[in-house]
Amino acid sequence: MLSAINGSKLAQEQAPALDVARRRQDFPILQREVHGHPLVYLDNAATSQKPWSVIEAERHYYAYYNANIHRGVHHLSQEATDAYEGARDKVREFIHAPRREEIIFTRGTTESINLVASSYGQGLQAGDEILITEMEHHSNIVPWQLLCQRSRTVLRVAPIDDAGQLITEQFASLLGPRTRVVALTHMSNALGSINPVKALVAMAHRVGAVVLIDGAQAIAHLPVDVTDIDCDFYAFSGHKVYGPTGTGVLYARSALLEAMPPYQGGGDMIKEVRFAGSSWNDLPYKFEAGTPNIAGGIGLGAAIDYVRSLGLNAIGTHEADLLRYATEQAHDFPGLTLVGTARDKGAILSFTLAGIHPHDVGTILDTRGIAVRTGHHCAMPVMERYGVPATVRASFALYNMRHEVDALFRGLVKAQEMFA
Ligand code: C6P
Repeated sequence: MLSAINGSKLAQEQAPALDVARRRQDFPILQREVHGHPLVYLDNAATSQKPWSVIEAERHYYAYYNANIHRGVHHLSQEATDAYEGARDKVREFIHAPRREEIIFTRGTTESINLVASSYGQGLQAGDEILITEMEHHSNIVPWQLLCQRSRTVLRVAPIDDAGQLITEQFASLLGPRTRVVALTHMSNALGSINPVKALVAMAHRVGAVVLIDGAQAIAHLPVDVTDIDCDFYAFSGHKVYGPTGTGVLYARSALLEAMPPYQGGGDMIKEVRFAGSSWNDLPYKFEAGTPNIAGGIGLGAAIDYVRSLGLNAIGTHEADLLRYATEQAHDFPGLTLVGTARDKGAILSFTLAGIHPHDVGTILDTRGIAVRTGHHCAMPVMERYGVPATVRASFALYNMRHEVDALFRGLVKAQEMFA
């Protein structure tokens, strides 16, 4: 978000500063030690830590009103239904979706994208094209490959430049009359690059394609307004935005959802079931078969309350400062090569260290209580693009502080000493 901060809403609105030291108290896990060192958690792009309010929301549901939803006339079921459906309203407001029936609860980004590829994909014909980008996570590649195998549709890939930015001209040149779906990430998990999604959606709409945005990374760092972006689908996971694992969201325009066939069959997604045939429930339930992750959904609602109480502008400003601070140190660090230097970048620092395998770097950092992710980050084509097997990735969240960035770089010095 380095330059996103300058030009975006973030800079225009006066964001009240985040009291990070205070906010750290909200996260019990941050009080613990790992291998005798205070935990330095820099693996937030994999999953974020949970504040007490989220943990308590789940505990409270199980302790006091655990019941199945949409099914019982009894009091507990009503309470659980109200809380779960209340979370849906919170999600709708959070991403500025026009209607609550456009918010489908899923298990995460992966399931949200699979839902679209499986269901919307049934309307595609052999020879139709799906356009993705070179910076996608496997979750936004493989479901489309599976669809292509089933329907003989064609997958096209828009390339990125050396900085890790989508090459807009090439993206535009790959759009054509056969393009039916464009699926791209809002923010890359492997590079940090932020895509100019609003402009890209407009370009795709001009050729009549629908657009799915993978918001798995963006959701915790950028204000998301699906109405303003004008996308057709927006997918994200609850666990990356301080919410529980096993929760996710698919936003989709209701007109599309009405026309799409169900993704899975089972309880709650039907209106009537006869052996001769069944009819489907109203939106959003048509796409929510079976007993959902009720506690998780309620926890996700609490996570959204938490993030909104701090403000994504304040969070973004703080994270941009951390990224700037870390990037400066990275530039001065001998043997360190940054992978991903986009102008618009979220709080992710991906890099290699000369002569040391990323897994060894990660292992040495771990002995000092520092958690980073090493590997291909489920974005193998990105690694291929840069000719590396893996990178070390430090990813920041609202509770990280500059002294933790310092600890990271001290750990890297240690790694170099050990491998000298
Ligand atoms: N990236 C990472 O360490 P799920 O697993 O369904 O919650 O999210 C999948 C996903 C989709 N798109 C992007 C851009 C993502 O970053 C992820 C998850 C994690 O980078 C785990 S692989």
